[in-house]
Amino acid sequence: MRIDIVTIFPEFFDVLDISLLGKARQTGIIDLGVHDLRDHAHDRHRTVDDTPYGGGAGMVMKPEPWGEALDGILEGGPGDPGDPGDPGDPLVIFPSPAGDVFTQAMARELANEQHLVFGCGRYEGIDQRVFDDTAVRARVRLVSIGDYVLNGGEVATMAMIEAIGRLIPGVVGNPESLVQESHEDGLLEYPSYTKPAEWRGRAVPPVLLSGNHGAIAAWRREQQLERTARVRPDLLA
Ligand code: JFT
Repeated sequence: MRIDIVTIFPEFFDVLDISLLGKARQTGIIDLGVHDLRDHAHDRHRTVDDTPYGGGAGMVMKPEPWGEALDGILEGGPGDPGDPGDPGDPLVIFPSPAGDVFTQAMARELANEQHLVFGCGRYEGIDQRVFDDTAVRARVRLVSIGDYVLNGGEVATMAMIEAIGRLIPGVVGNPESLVQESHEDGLLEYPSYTKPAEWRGRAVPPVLLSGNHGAIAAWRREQQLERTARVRPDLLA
């Protein structure tokens, strides 16, 4: 999968080299390009923001640097020019408080894409015409990672890349660990234990030391159901 990121904070994404995705990048499973939006601002101060038309608080990101940055990333790829909708076309994701909420189901869909482009805005947001203009050449989605307020799209992009990247075959070592996990079967995980069998007076539940695989599976299921009903009843509904 090819992933491009446009941001005014390219260093923010340096951490992807040392995270779980570092190995996937080295082996070519994920090909990552991080682009500094300011490289496409050609005035003396490399300005990327301006005051909002109609008034109001804060600043809005100017369209021209976004247009030039996205042109460079989107040109020459499959579907160029001008027929958005083909499966091989890039999907451009703009993190936005006004977007569809990101879920594990969305992560699974996005893990099947060949080319994702993340546009990370800041300030009060990006000039609306950037979304409208990009949608002429590519599929565009506005996506929010949840109902809390961030200062821009970078943290949201990092969360989405981690969730998507680990679903790509070859990124996570043991594919079985993926299906077992929280949210993949609609339940929270059962509690886990390792050595020692007793620690600070706390014993590991004896069933886990019994060697009875049927009893262990039943206990774990019961724990999952009890935990989910207690802390996330919405997942059982
Ligand atoms: C916040 C964001 C997400 C997601 C993109 C851009 C500017 C700051 C802001 C905050 C509140 C209202 C602008 C962003 C997010 C989330 C994403 C931007 N801001 N208006 N906040 N919270 N869950 N994804 Cl561009």
